[in-house]
Amino acid sequence: MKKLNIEDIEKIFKRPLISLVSEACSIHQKEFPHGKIQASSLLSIKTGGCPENCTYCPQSAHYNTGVSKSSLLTKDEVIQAALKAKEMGANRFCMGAAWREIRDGVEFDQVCELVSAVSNLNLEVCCTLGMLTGTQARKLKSAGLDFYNHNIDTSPEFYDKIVQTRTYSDRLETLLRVRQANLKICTGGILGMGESDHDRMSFIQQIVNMETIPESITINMLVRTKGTPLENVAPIDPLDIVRTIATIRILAPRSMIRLSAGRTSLSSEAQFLCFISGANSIFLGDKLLTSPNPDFSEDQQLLEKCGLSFSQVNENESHDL
Ligand code: SAM
Ligand code: DTB
Ligand code: SF4
Repeated sequence: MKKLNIEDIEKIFKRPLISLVSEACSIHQKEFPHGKIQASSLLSIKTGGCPENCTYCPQSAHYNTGVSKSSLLTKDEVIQAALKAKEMGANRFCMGAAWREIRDGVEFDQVCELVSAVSNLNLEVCCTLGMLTGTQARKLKSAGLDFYNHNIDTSPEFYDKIVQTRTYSDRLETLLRVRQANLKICTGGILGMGESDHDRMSFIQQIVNMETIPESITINMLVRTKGTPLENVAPIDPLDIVRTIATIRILAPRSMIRLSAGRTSLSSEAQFLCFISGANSIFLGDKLLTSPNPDFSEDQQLLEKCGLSFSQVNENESHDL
């Protein structure tokens, strides 16, 4: 597909919000007519003490955030959490680790076992473990991994104000290895870190210009965490989130768009607008990795009021892209 330049993105992103949302909504209804929201559950399998300096992150060892470092969870702990997630109605289980990259050896082998154990529960499996080699990506795939989450976080221009310990191209290269291993990709970033509209457009451009468009695009709102350099950044206007999601839906009509971290700071009305504009996937359960997420019952009520329902196991609407 033709690579889009920033002017192509701008023509869509800068449209009056009402016409932008209206077009995104029609495309969304056409591609995903059943009003389903895919739900994943997230578990931090290895928390805190991370050597990277991502300025948004509660788990970076560079900042004093009160998150304590733990070792890798056991298989039993993970299976219990996955069963609970399944009972709640999640059909994908995502395991996150506070690593810069995953090292070969005992821990990598243990993670492969965790992936197989969760996959055997008839749940889709996603991992986010930092940077990966090609061989590791292939081994995870053979262990039963379906998706790998690795975020580009923001635009290439704004990136080095946010993270200095690894580069934007490191991230793109990891995504390439994930793709070459035939894993599905979940990637995206964080809104509300002080980025400009230009950064938002440039971030969208990076995603929609990937060789194969990601199956899952994750949009996090910054969870402002005490002790991190971004703790006092001004909160984002929810309509800017809606604008970003609507633009992505128009440019990536068949991808799932995940309204991820930060939903506790969004009203029901704002979340409804995000769903109208193309978001069709959320994290379920009251905890993300370290930060809070709405209670299950709150989300059940929200979906019911919006006229939406959760997709069931094996009922994911992800398209072949
Ligand atoms: N350590 C691995 C990595 O960075 O690739 C995996 C876990 S990391 C927590 C996964 C993603 O969570 C980050 O790339 C970032 O986009 C998101 N994230 C981290 N802290 C966040 C925060 N405070 N608010 C919103 N999103 C956040
Ligand atoms: C993603 O894009 N969002 C999730 C998941 N991928 C791993 C992580 C959000 C983390 C929010 C901060 C926390 O809970 O520590
Ligand atoms: Fe570490 Fe990931 Fe947090 Fe960055 S986002 S500090 S790599 S856990």
